Amino acid sequence: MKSEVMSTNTIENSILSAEKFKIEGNIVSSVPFGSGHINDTFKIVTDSDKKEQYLLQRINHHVFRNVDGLMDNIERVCLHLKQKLAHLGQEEVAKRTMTLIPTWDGQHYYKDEQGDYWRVFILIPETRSYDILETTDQAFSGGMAFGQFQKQLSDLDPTTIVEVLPNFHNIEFRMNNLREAIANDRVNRVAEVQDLLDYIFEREDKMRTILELGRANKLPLRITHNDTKFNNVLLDSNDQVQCVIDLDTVMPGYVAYDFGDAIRTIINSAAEDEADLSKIVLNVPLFEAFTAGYLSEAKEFLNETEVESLIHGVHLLPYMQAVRFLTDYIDGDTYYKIAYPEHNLVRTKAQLKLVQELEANHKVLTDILAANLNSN
Ligand code: GN1
Ligand code: MG
Repeated sequence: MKSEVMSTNTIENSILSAEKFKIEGNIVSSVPFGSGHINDTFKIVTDSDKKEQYLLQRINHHVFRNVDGLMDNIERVCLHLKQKLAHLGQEEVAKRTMTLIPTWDGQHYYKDEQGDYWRVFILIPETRSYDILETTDQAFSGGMAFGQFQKQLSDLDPTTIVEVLPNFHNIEFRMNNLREAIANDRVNRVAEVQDLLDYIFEREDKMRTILELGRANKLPLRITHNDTKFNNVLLDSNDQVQCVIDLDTVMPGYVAYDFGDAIRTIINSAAEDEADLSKIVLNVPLFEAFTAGYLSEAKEFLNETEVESLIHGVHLLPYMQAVRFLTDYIDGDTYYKIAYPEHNLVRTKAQLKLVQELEANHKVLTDILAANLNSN
């Protein structure tokens, strides 16, 4: 009951906030949208003749503390991508890149009286995203999309991009957070998850490969997306990629993090939070198709060590995601949105099942990577 009242308020707030932006027509409705774990997203429908729809987001400023830095990054990245695609004409550019709508007084975000931050993008029409993929064509398109994204950003000056969430994919940092959560044991959950912790700590050393290659200066830092879940690509009705979305975590990073995080969602035949672990098995043809799509774009710019690092990313990202979900569970669920009390625990177990499946299929996956690298 309480949450229903809350959500009515939130919807009202979202409409009031949307009115601050240079939106055409009158706002007809605001509807919660998408499946993000951090920000709140609403679809804003207007009565304008153009029937343009908008995406309003309330930025989670407990996670993104530097909202100015975050919004400057997004603006810079969008502009860069638009310049790269300018030869396609304005209409195409608008479909293939995110477009921020300013407030009536020309700002990129609006801060309301409660201290919440809001922003608006154009909702790109006739597109959809998938939490779970259906076809190898979709996987291939997704691979191309993230490969292209990295390529298009390869000449963006990294010093102009703020590291909005420092150490985001640094496994040492994530393990330290986990150890701190265990030491605090704020809600007495450590005993209950001891077997999961054992499983995680057993693998700690071998999950450091990318970190160490980076420290040895063998992996270049590039501008990467850092949240390459498959539902962050929009596909058109023919499953062709329209646009890569969710630019909040675009920061310097290693390509293997993007590759591994995409594979984490693509290769999993079940949802990220599937409670029935027997359903979590690998969909190898989707891995193969995504890899082919990605390498068709990225092969030309990756160095040899980056190529070798891709498989380590595949093992690391589900593992790191499990570490992050479990840390949040032990902390009492302060970071990720949850739908029920055990949600972060269920998510952790699902990710660890994926880790186990990936280990068991290591050779199959490396063979596929090798075959794609050797083909022209
Ligand atoms: C969060 O923005 P969203 O909800 O897609 C998280 C990602 C995790 C993901 C797990 C800023 O992404 O790092 O991989 O959940 N984003 C942040 O689904 O922590
Ligand atoms: Mg995100």
